[in-house]
Amino acid sequence: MPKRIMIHPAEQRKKGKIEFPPILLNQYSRTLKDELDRFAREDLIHIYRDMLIIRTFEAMLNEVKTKTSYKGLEYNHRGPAHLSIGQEASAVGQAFLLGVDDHIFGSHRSHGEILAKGLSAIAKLDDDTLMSIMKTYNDGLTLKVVERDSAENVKELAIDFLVYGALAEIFGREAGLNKGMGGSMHVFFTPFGVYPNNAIVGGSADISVGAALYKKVNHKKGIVICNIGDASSACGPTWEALCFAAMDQFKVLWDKAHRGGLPLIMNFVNNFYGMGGQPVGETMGFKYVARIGAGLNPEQMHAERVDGYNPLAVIDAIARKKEIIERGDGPVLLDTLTYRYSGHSPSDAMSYREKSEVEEWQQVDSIVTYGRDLVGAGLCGQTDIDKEKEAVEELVFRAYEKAVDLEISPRADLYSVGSLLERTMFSNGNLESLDTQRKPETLIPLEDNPRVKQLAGKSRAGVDENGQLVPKGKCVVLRDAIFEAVIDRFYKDPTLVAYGEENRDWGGAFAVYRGLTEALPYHRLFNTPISEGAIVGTGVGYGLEGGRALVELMYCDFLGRAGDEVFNQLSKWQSMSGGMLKMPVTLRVSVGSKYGAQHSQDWTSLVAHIPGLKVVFPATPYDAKGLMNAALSGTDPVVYFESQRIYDMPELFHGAEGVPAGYYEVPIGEPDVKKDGDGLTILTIGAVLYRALEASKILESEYGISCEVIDARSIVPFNYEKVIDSVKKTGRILLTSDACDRGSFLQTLAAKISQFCFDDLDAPPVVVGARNWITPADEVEDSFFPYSSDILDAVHEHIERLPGYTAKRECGTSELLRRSAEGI
Ligand SMILES: Cc1ncc(C[n+]2csc(CCOP(=O)(O)OP(=O)(O)O)c2C)c(N)n1
Ligand SMILES: [Mg+2]
Repeated sequence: MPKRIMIHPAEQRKKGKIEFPPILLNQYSRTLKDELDRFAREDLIHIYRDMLIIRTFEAMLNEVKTKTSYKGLEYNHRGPAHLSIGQEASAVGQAFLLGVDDHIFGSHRSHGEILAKGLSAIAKLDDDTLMSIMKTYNDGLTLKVVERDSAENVKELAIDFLVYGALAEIFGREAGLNKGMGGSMHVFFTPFGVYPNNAIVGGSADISVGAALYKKVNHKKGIVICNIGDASSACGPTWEALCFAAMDQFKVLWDKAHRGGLPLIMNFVNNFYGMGGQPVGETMGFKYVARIGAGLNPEQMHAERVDGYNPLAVIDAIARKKEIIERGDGPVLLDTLTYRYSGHSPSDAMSYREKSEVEEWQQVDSIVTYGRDLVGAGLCGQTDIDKEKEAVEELVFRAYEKAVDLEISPRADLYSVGSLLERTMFSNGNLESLDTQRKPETLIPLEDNPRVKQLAGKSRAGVDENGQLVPKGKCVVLRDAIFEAVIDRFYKDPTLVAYGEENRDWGGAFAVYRGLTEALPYHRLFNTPISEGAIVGTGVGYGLEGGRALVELMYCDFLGRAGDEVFNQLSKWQSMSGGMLKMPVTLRVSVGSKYGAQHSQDWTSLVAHIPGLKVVFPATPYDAKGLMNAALSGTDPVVYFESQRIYDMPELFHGAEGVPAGYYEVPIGEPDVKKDGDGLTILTIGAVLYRALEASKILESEYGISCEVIDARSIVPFNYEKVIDSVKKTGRILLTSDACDRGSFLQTLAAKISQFCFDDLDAPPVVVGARNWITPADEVEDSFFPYSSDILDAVHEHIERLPGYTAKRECGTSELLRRSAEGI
């Protein structure tokens, strides 16, 4: 499908200049008295109270960390505490106008934002709603603890709930907001619109963009705010997130009902420091964080600097930015200046800044000045302020007392079978649609799709009734099988979106998505910037919000670019939420061939090593469709590997029936016996299956060794039963895949099989992986990847001498020892 946007030389070659409108700094100039026309007295007092709660909460944590005691009650908190003492006004000002449909994501230093947003939600929600949230959240465990003290009313109870829940989370207790599995840097509470906070600097950037994407695609209420530090402005994922968020297509190509910018505020909480490094004057060159906006789009992301030392200035900015977003002109960027008096963490010696600098900021402390303004405007007296302070001290101590007590606030039992983490590493759901109320938006009926029609005329199997091979061009092949599963889900689940590089128009890399462009509007299938981190990270945000995302890395070798998003984000949030969040995100990863060292690597082992990811690698069309169906109906993150060697492989293992045209699932975690035998088990991962079958043919016909070939299909989870049964029969096993031998998942399988089948084994399991080299050019790649001759060589050297056989390449124990000693 050709693009609608034409590139005309006459236009592109014209003389001209780019003009940058000014980016404004600290323009707010109203006083508290001026604001009396816009705010109720009670609200203005609440702003003060909320800042005080944050300050007192953080001061308490500081004391606990530095003195192992607070108000005489001892406690040793071993975990981190990144405090935001001094930053309260920026958090409270931001939260003031937000409703529970407005979602915030944050950083390691987000206690203040969590409390501020929670307090704002409590002020807005009615008593029944608050009670119902508290009663149901965490099975009522958190509520049960705070109910021990009688609160005056539901709102007071909810404040106790919030403060205690956050603190119990920081202290790792089961009654904490995330069952103690998030901890200090990750506390969140979605019923109040507080979404995950991230210990990875800049980690929330692309996740927030994905959350905003979810709201836009699915017409959900509210905006998303990403709170990240000024120093995180240097992170690659932050830039990728900004580029993704500012894409023209939202305003240009998307259909009318979905047109407009993302409902996102990228808020840089600018405290002028990283840990000790100073972005301004030292580690960055922008002088003002807000300048970033100028590079992103003609609207400069409506960037401005706002004085985060004045809560009213921040409220004013949020109100204006919300308007911009509501008229479809987002995203926006804020540079909210603030300052932390506390160190990066309580162990910080603060050698990197002058004491006098801290004191200067303390002299304009927002709580003191705002309190003074309240009194000055006649909204309260000094005694009210003193009373408020006393009440807040009591509130925080009430929470502390209960949170440190192991009887009242025990930790989750992680030692027994079926423990919390055993239950929450995966959610194991199966849902046809994540929104059964809506009809999926598509452009044509499924049966009118040109590719669907074309496939209807093809053989479902690679062999006919007589067992003869059908020419490949006449069969449904592996890329078609993936397509069938994907398009089927698009017509079932309205929340499903797919995106990545060249996903639209081009037809998807390797033609897997050919036919989707015709079927789907832009907002369900689109091209992204070349931002692998953001491709995966936005998928994470989209999934956390409740949608299903299918995202893609064109080559496995680009996994490194999305390392944090796969290893720390996609894999973590289900269990870090104590099982309260789901991650229905499927990540397609295509393993290359023929393209040399940086485009041909099988990195399944890297992903399998990270707890929290399901990992599959189908090698046949039947399995590819069944596993994609399972991935797209599940609620867990699935890394779905494909091999470019076999996209055109027809189905050879399911007789003349081949790949069913209808829906079926292949359960994730179950290996499949592709060929029976009783003399040697060969366990394969991925495309090497076909080379293993070639080897097994030779072993049988020439050496009388009957091979049982098992295709792992899945890597995580992995059910050993079939492999154990096979080894009981054969007594020998060889394992092979295209991953480099050192550290490959085959080694884990081999070690476990040795352990599980020790009494049945006549020889140690033998691993045949790729060499520990770079991948050489296609013409010589048989020197690198395992081929059937390598399998025969390994059998001959390590399992059974093959009469009359001469190994093609040296691979005996002494050679393996030499290679190991040399690291090759
Ligand atoms: C990717 C990554 N790099 C480094 C760190 C270590 N680290 C934690 S906080 C921090 C400074 C972050 O500064 P900024 O983004 O301005 O946030 P602030 O701490 O000032 O709130 C650093 C370097 C980390 N957690 N993650
Ligand atoms: Mg900072």
